[in-house]
Amino acid sequence: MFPALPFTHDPAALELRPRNRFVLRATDLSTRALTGQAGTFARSSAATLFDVNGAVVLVPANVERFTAVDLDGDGIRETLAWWLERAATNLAIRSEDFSAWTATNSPTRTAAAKLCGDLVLDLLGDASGASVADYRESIDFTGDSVKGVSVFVAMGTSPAAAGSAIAIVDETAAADRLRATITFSSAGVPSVTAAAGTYLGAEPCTPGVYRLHFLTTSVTAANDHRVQLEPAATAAEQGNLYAGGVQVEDTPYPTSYIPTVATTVTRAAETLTFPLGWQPSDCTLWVSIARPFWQRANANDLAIALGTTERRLLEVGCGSLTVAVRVLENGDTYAAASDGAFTNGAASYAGAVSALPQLDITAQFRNLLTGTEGRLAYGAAAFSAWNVTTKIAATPVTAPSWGSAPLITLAGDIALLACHIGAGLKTRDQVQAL
Ligand SMILES: [Ca+2]
Ligand SMILES: [Ca+2]
Repeated sequence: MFPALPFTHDPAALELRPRNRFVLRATDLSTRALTGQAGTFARSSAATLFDVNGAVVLVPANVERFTAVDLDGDGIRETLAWWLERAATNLAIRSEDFSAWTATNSPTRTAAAKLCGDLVLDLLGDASGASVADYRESIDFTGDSVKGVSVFVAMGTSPAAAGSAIAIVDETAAADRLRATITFSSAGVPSVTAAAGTYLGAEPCTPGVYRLHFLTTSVTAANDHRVQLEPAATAAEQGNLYAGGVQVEDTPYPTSYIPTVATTVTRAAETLTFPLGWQPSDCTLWVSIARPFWQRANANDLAIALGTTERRLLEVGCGSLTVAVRVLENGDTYAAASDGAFTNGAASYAGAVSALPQLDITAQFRNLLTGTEGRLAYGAAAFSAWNVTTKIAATPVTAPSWGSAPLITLAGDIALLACHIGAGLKTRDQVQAL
């Protein structure tokens, strides 16, 4: 008897491979998708990334950033991700050189005392037994809101027993918008408590160096502010601390490090664009995102524009412990109710989202040429119901608006692991398969 032929009548299985139209994986370290499309990456400024050892690496303009991230929290950066961030500005000038900062109560400084790849840390000290010595400089905020603050530190040669401190001080109101005390274990692991503002966590870098991430309380931009580093936060104590890479941003969370010298520096927005040689009517999108802790405070992680006229098809936000998908057109929410309507209401699962180091999102889009409906799944969740409230009915997405060479554009504040698009309505497993 002949063995059974490897044959199936399942149409979905039969058409799986030829209809998986776009496959991009960060681990390929290539701007060419596995399915052949040549990507165009753009960032009009320099930037930084972390190598697998946690060292800061300077990257020139328009060079993509494959950065090493630690998904399982063991301090080893085992996963390569494609970093795509929105624009951000480091408002702290001389971010690695405290010689031009204002020195109060005669702090000591050893220049360039430690390196973290291309990043330089100074050794800052307090030699007074009667006062708090600090380095400080003015910060000029724009907008009344919570701000992201970050700094690279390492345990000094003689740490203060009660710790060092970083602060954002509102000089007009005489109030701290951030005040965090930093102590170290005998092994040099930082322990941080915030008396004002929020401590997000420490990111291990090269051995002994950590990047600390903070949020301020809401600032009043019209007031005068300063950022301040205190090697010994208690007046009666002396001690020192390695510090560098100070970053203060108007973004509501810290972003990747932006070195500054004499002026503030803006890291330009990054986009990654691929031509698609087909015009989808139905398609399924799967996106996998690395979510190290520093990234989980972001309100909007990923924007995907599909089409030649910045028709943003999907925006994924994870800032409020839920995953939401919005169908947008020209960057505006098309249906006001869409965000809430698409939010998966399962509170128990939604609560777990913020703790996940990796987020897998599958979205199906139906009737793209005549008015879009979408539905969403993430993690182990099933697809929600088709959401007709977000249907783009008023201005249907007609075929000509896709143009002769449809595009997909990826942007946001993410560490992208993979992005697949399958023609037709697929399950997550099917669209992941290639
Ligand atoms: Ca790891
Ligand atoms: Ca002192």
